[in-house]
Parts: sequence; structure tokens; C-alpha cells
Amino acid sequence: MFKTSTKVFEDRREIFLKKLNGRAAIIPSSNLVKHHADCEYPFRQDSNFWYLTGFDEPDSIALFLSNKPKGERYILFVAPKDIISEVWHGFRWGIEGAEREFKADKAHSINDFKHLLPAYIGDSEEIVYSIGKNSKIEKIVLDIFSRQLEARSRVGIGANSIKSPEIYLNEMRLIKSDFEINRMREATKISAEAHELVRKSISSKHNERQIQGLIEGFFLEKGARGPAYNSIVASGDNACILHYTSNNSDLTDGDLLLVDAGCSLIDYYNGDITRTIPIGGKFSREQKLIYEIVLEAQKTAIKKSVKGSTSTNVHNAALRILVEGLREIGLLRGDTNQIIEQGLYKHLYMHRTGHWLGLDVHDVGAYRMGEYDIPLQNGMILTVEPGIYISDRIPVPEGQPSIDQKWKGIGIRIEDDILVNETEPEILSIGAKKEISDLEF
Ligand SMILES: [Mn+2]
Repeated sequence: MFKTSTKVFEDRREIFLKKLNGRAAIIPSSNLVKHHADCEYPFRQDSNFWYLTGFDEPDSIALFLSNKPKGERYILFVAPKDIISEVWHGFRWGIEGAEREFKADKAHSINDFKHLLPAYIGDSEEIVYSIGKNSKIEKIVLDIFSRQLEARSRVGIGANSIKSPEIYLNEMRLIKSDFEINRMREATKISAEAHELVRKSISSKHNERQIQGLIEGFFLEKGARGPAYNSIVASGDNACILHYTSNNSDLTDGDLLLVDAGCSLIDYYNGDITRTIPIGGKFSREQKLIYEIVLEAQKTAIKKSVKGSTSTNVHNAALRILVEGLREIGLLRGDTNQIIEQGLYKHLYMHRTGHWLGLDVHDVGAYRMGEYDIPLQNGMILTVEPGIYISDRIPVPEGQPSIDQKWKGIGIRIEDDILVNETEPEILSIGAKKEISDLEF
């Protein structure tokens, strides 16, 4: 039932059609996925389909015919109106709704896709379709493509290759428009407020699951769709498991609590924030030393998140501070450059410092083209999230100091969402406090 401004999507379709330059693009929606018995996971629309259509139903396909005149270029295949089915599963816009409300030049029933597609794409030189994502639609597309390929040798027209839509869409989605920046401000604001709620009420909570409930309940209360990804609520040593989502341990005074959580708005824009706070209100000496290193690494890396810099620069800036800090406290040994070049820090810091953020939490777009790093540009949004994770799960590399018991079980990550601007980087998640003086009570 949900519908947002149509203009935004019309503008995107115009740009996409121009980029297609004569090609025909087929972009399917997501489908419902079975959870158990006859229950499904909550529906999550395909980000590319959403980006171009704003249509929030499964069983749909958008067809873009860039070689056709205006008014015949945007075709939607949707689930037709069906009163009985709608009584069970909810409202559908149907064929008329797809044309009237979502501005399709022409809409059809999804059941007619197979029969109508050949005539629509018959005179396009190239098909644009993402292979490997939707086996049911893919079979139809490849069948029609191979038949046309065969006929092409006789009739002289028809597609002779398939190209990925990601080539065009990733580039578009990587640079956020003013509309998108506003939506990202909203997603990151709600996400930051949820982290503040945790900070302020941690002493009244007894286990990780209650913290998860607090955060995700807040997302819903604020009108978001829910969490953007499985919330990580990891106390003590659990924080050393990067994708810990069991969230079923009791909180212990003296431990740290790492929370990595963000909301997904109703139109799928996402926040992604991590904070690590002392459960009893006081950092131990060791926890504080590690926290200070990670915080300094993060602040330095954020400063590098400016126009003309690269995501590699951002990562390297954080990495250097982490390695130097760990050397100073005796958890790494040797020359900083050598430690970095030989990866001798990877038992303590084993991930990159950030990723693009947008409609996908790990948003689309290249970070480099082979050896060439993509320069940061205005309108890009990235996370900056260095961390240190001290456990004995990964063996200490040869020549590096063994880890004293007092450090073990400390896992710290600090993550903010950054908009690259003409001047200073804008910290979208600034509302979530991270100074030691704010976290202790
Ligand atoms: Mn992240």
C-alpha cells in the first residue's frame, strides 16, 4: 500500500533510460521468501527495483525500453487485483494502479510477462539483465534471448548479448541526490537516537536481548520498517565475534557492550552505527586504553573522508593509528610499516574500515577499478568503523607478543556514517555520543 513521491523515481528513470542508450533492461522485484511452514520473512524489495519504481510489491518486473519513443518506455508487470487473495495477503495496486499511481507507460499482469516480452524487446540490440539472482525470471529471459539469437542470423535484428544493469545503477546509486541525503539524515538520526537510548538506560537492562528489544522497538516507534540488518548486541567477549547476533547473554558489570545497529526507513534508506560502552559505567584501565586508540583512529579516518580522498586512504589512516597504539601498549612489536605490509595486526583488526551506505547497508558502487582507487565525491556516504578485538581465537603471528589475560575479551568498534561534502565531512550519526566522558557515569 505504501507509496512515496513519484517525481523522484521519474527523474531516476529518465537518467537510467538515457544511460541504456537503445538497450532493453529487465529489472525484477524481490519475491517473498519462506520462513517456515506457510509463514514468510518480512518482504524486502530489491534495491534496484525500488530505486527505479518506488513500487513495494513482490511478483513484479520493470521493463525499460530505451529505443522506444516517450510514452512507451516504462512497462510494469504486476500482480493483478484479486479480491480473495487480497483478503488473505493485503492490498495490491494492480494493473490500473501501476499505471495511474506509479506512472508506468503501460502495465500488464505478471502472468503475461513470458508471452509479451519477446515483442517488447525484439528490436533491441542488447538486453540488460542481472544474471544469477532470480532463477524463475532468468529462465524466461534466457529462453527468449536464445530464441532471438537463433532468429537473428535470419532476420538480422534482436539482441546478441546480455549486459549487467549494475554497470549503470551502481554508478547512479553511489552518488546520493539531495532527496536521498535527507532520507539518510532521517535514517541515521533515528539510529543515533536508539544508541543514545541504550547509553542512558543500560544500567536498568540485564541482558543483550533486552537491549535489542529497546533499540528495535524504538525503530518501529519512529515509523521505520525495522532494523536495517540483524542488530549486534554483544557484551564482553561476544564483541570479538564480528557478526554476533545471538544476543542472548546476560550483561556483566565491568564488561563492555558493543552495539552495532541501525534502522531501515519505510523507503529502505539505512543507518549503520556502532557504539561500545562500559556496562557498569566505568572503563577499566585496559578497556580505556583500547577505546582511546580506536576513537583516535576513527576520528583521524573521518578527517580523511573528504572529496578527492579515497576509501583506501580512510582505511590506511585508521590502520596506522591502530597499529601504533597497539605497539605502544605492547600488543604489537616491530616497525609500524612492516607490521602493516605483512598484515601482522590481523589477529586484532581483521576487517576494512568502512563501506558505502544507502539503500543497501553495504551499498553498491566500486571502491577501486583494479589498481585505481575511486576518489571520494560530494554526495557519497560511507561508514568509518575501525575496531580492536582481543581474543585467542586467531593465533598470534610469529614474532608478535603473546596476549596477556588482562586484555582478553575486549572488543571495541566505533562506527559513524559520513557524508562527503564540499568542505568538512558531515557526521550524519553525530547524535550518538562516543567520548569517554559521555559514556562513563
Ligand atoms: Mn557497518
